Amino acid sequence: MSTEIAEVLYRAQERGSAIPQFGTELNLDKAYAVQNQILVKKQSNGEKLTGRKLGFTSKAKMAQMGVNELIVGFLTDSMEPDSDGQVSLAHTVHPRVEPEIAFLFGKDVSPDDDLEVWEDAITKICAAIEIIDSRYQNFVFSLPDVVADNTSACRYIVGDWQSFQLPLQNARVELELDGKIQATGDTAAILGGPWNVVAELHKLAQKYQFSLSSGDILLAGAATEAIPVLDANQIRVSIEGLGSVEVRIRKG
Ligand code: OOG
Ligand code: MG
Repeated sequence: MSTEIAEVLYRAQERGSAIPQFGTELNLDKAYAVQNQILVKKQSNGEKLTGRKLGFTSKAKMAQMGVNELIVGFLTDSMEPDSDGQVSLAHTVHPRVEPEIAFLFGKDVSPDDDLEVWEDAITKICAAIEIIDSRYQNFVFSLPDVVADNTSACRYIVGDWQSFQLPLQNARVELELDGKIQATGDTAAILGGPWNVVAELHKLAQKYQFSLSSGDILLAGAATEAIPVLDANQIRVSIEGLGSVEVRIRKG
């Protein structure tokens, strides 16, 4: 049964078609199993796993979507910009953009490794952009629904990787579409500080048994609510102390 749900979601993700929620057919454990089946299918079709993303690490996001638990999804190379650096929103349903912080893993880590090993494995940080797209009608879902739909993962763009020192200071976050500021926040909104996401990722990795490899990235979760992006030409995210990252949306 979970295989059928994975097929329906896989197709909806490929085509950018909206589907109804699964409701009581899913619980959280089944939903993570579905998400993993989608990952396996994507890998068998040639996509490469490039990292993980956390969702609902800020109150702004939890309040926007009406949920109250942290979630994790996966990232693949098909979610990166095209070779000309632009991003296509073809085959999306109702994409929204979020400002993100990305961490880079410089070593392989497994769920058997202690939190300190995971923390030591993170070598770089940068400002990032995430475009999410729920495959559910009206962008409305339950927690199991959104987990099964790979936490609405759709596209991501990373800026220039930088070295960093702990603790990470609270920093102002800005999201601009076509030169106009659409959302602002503070990195303290992300679990009190973005470094705290590493412990949460580690817990989820132990619970759902996944590893990260050297070169993988982690998106920490948005500090602001997500903004509809279909009409925009250009997105820019600035994070105080980390600089900015921008991307053009391909039209037509
Ligand atoms: C789920 C994805 C949440 C974040 O940064 O909190 C997320 C959604 O809101 O559709 O990526
Ligand atoms: Mg996000």
